[in-house]
Amino acid sequence: MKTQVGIIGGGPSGLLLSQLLHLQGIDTVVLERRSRDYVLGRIRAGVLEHGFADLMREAQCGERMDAEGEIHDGIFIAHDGIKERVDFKNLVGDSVVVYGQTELTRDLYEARDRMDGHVLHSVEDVKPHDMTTDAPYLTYREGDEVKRIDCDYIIGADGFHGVSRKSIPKENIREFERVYPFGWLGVLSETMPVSPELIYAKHERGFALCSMRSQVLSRYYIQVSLEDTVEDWPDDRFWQELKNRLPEDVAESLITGPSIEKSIAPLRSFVAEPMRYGNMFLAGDAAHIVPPTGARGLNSAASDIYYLYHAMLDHYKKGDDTGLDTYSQKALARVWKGQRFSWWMTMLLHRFPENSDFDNQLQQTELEYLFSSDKALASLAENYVGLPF
Ligand code: RFL
Ligand code: PHB
Repeated sequence: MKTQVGIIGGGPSGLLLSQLLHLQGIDTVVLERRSRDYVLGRIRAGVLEHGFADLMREAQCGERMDAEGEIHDGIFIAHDGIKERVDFKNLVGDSVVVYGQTELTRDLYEARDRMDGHVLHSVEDVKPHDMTTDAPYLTYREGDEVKRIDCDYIIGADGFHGVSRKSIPKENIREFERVYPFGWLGVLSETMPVSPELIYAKHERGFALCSMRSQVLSRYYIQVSLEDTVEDWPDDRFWQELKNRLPEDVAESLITGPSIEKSIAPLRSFVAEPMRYGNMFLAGDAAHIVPPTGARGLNSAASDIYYLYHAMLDHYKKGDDTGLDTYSQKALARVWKGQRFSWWMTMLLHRFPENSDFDNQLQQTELEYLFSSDKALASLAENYVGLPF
């Protein structure tokens, strides 16, 4: 088989690029290790910045997002028994769209189906080859048969644990990493959200987040120890602990119910540089991940796809390779800003077990400063709604 752009990974990054390129007449094949149901069963992001929403519309995948997604003009930060609002609209004149990654991925799959896009599921042993030559290719296994796809370019959009980044020789890639000493326990429940806008809560027992997918589907998280397992957190214990960490009035109005999904995610900051190896380009979680506190992960993936899409267009339509040659540099400049913001939000709101009294005082002062300065709040708002691509 032959294609122009061979994409490893059928998550949001790979599917979005495939769809955008297809609309411009550029041929792609997406190779996904898992089944479609498995990919759609993963509960992840919920907040899209406006630039991402625009990209979904450009990909002709924005209809359901526009109908069912909720525009949020701000968030709450709860601390010391109160909650204070960060008003994005007033501070920076922008907002975010609350629409689940699951739904967005479903929309992308459906669009690929409508256009007879090539998305192959449950393929095994995907490997990129000859990336530094003009004739790179991919192999994969279907049953006992090894198949080959020749391409002009390979895109590594296969997430943090994928094969693309790991196929780059160690001396050609540099990795930056910080691992945080806690995780997030997430619960999805068919209950009405406790607040019309997200609440990020700092508490001495640990961080908590009240989020949502719709008016009948809530998503809540609490900071937990890395040793904890989902079995340690039956629903009753989870709801009680969540209430402990929220201001009293919020805790009193929280509607609880059975969890329909429960999982623990460790928190990590990670960047691999450069995001190119020969004719293979890395995008999204394959190249960088953030702790979820600033809602940047999926949004950083979207900005990579924006740069790659335009770089590919310039290459195929104008014979201009400037975009491809500057992709890594441009993408990383924005990725690092997302890293900075996610790290800052994480440091601001979590309980760090090893913190000294001095560290804790500084953390408290950071929060007091934030709510005493419109300029500091505007900086938070500007980063949360998304820096320009
Ligand atoms: P994905 O979604 O991991 O998709 C990669 C795909 O590649 C497949 N794959 C392979 N396919 C073929 N061969 C191989 N060898 C392969 N290895 C892997 C995988 O099966 C998968 O389908 O990466 P992508 O597309 O770059 O998308 C990134 C986002 O998923 C991620 O950044 C966000 O979910 C992060 N994130 C959030 N981001 C936000 O912008 N806003 C949020 O509110 C937000 N909340 C979150 C989050 C991530 C979380 N977790 C669990 C990590 C909340 C949580 C709890
Ligand atoms: C979510 O709804 O899953 C969510 C929202 C905001 C975050 C992280 C996760 O910062």
